Amino acid sequence: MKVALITGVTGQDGAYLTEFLLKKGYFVHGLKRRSSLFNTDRIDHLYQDQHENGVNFKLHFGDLTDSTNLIRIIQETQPDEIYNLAAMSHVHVSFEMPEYTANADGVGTLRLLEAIRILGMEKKTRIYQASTSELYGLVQAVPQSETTPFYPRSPYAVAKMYAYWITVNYREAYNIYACNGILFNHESPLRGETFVTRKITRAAAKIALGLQNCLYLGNLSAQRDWGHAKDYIEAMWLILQQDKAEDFVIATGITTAVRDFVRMSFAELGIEIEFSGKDEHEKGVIIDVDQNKIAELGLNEANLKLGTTVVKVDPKYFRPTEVDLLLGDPTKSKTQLGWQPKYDLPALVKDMVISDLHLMKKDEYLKDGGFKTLNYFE
Ligand code: NDP
Ligand code: GDR
Repeated sequence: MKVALITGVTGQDGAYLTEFLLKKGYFVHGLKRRSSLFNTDRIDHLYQDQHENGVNFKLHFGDLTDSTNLIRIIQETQPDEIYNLAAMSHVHVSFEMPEYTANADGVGTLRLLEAIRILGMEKKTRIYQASTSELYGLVQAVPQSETTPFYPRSPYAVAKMYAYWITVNYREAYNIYACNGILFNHESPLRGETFVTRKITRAAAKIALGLQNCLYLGNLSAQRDWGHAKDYIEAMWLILQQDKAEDFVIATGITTAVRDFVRMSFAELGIEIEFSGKDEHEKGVIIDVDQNKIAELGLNEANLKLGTTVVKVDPKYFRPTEVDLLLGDPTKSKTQLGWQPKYDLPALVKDMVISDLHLMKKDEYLKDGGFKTLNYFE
């Protein structure tokens, strides 16, 4: 039985990867942070009573900022594969917490690589580093491939740049099977609520149910190459199954503006939005509503009058330095790994919107029952 250790097991990718590896027959160890409330929502369905026989999923308290703890867990669990997914992963928040981000996202990767070396596990343990399209930052060329120069534009991206190169360095210096997956944005119904796609799909569902009036966003013109997390975690696994350790870009090869993701999300609920105005004065207004869809999905018609403004720009969401355009070239991963995504953007949007509509109907019941519900996320 192969043994995997996943850092960031409670995050979006950690949850999908755990499920994927368990199905492949792995024993999965997960590193989770101590928190004052339960933080295992995304993996609770995979939890196994540790008193039963045949347990193959175990959680360990740990943190990427604590090297002795990482060394002990790696020594105890003896993983064949480590997936380093843990990170302070929010680009905008990294401008508020640059030092912590450098420590967790940059030096955290070094701590894991050093643990492998200190324990003499260079030949046994393969390691995957969650690198990112944010490394490309200020556009140098499109589409972006494994050979495109980096120009990071946030404390997050700069920290991830250190992690990228220390991974390459340990591969070259100590012959560790260490790889970077340079993953472009990937989303899902499990995406954190403050990333733009999930913020949009949650708000579209809430507005359609009459639980929220307006969605406030930042830069609507930013373009991202969005894929589905379920497809991307499979690529992580493939990267660690090759004869030779290498770095790979994982992307769809199609880029879309935030504004269009908004349009597509509302359209999934039968609501057509038109944008007008510029920069912070831009707004999205309802111009058509599909009555059949409203009835079929049980939406709140009263909230969906033609001419209603449902999207506005709030400059507080603008970033000090922005990444305007990401568009990946997945040729190497498709030819060398045989990786083929199953979801396209419309299928991703549908998956997220329908899942959030389902969730928000719970909020509707709560509100009807007199309970307070949270209206928006930062
Ligand atoms: P999430 O933000 O959903 O999950 C991050 C995980 O890291 C959570 O489990 C979080 O724990 C954990 N974590 C944060 N800080 C620490 C720390 N100091 N020590 C231990 N654990 C920590 O991210 P995703 O699942 O979306 O992304 C996974 C990885 O891939 C991240 O490294 C991200 O930067 C990178 N990435 C993501 C992309 C994407 O589009 N999703 C694209 C490219 C790269 P908790 O639940 O307690 O907060
Ligand atoms: P990103 O994702 O920064 O690409 O990082 P995010 O969804 O946060 O932003 C995408 C783009 O949307 C613009 N935007 C907004 N973003 C947020 N969060 N909230 C808003 O209200 C809003 N309005 C517009 C942003 O300015 C940006 O241009 C994600 C993370 O998962 C990283 O960890 C990962 O490395 C990269 O994707 C690839």
